[in-house]
Amino acid sequence: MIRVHHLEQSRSFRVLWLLEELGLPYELVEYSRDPKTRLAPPELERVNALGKSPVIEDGAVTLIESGAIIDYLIRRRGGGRFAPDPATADYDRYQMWLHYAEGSAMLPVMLNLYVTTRGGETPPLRARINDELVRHRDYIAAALADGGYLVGPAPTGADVNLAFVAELLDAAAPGAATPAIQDWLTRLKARPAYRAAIERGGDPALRRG
Ligand SMILES: N[C@@H](CCC(=O)N[C@@H](CS)C(=O)NCC(=O)O)C(=O)O
Repeated sequence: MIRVHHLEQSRSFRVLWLLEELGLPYELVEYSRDPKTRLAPPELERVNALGKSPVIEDGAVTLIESGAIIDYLIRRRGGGRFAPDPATADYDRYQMWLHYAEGSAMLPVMLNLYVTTRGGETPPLRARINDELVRHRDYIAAALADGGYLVGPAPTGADVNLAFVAELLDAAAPGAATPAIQDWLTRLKARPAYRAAIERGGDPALRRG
């Protein structure tokens, strides 16, 4: 059975959510954040030397990195569900969005988190962070302007990977919440699999980092 190493209120919620969408059984190993530092406990380093989640174990395979885990679960365990047909151009766009979440969009979110919680903020840095937050927020909103999902009329693993980031991004970026992003999040969060993942691993929306 797939084992998921899940840190509370974290990115690893994505993996639980996807496993629920795919109807795959999984075993949960839960970790609590340090109440002061919000960092992961040292026990997580036993499965990932970086001390970060998500981590999955599936037989002899151990994987870290949300995007790689989502790709693995869909290809190897999900029979291709929750992704477009690999022979289509939609699949290429799906891969782009899957990687975009952590590869590009997460950077300004993390920078914003670090300077607001750890100090070191300067006017030029704040201006640069805000510019990037707005740029990425608007990029995501434009992709969702038709009221659908990132690629096509149904959610894919790319939506699972980006939702966590986009919610933080929309909250951190200057200005009002973005209707296209908020509407998409509302639809995703209403899915029974999203609710089931909260039942198993807790609500990721409480405090994040
Ligand atoms: N790009 C990685 C990031 C992993 C990561 O930073 N995870 C955070 C959870 S949101 C973590 O474990 N933080 C705890 C810590 O750094 O102590 C992924 O998406 O899997």
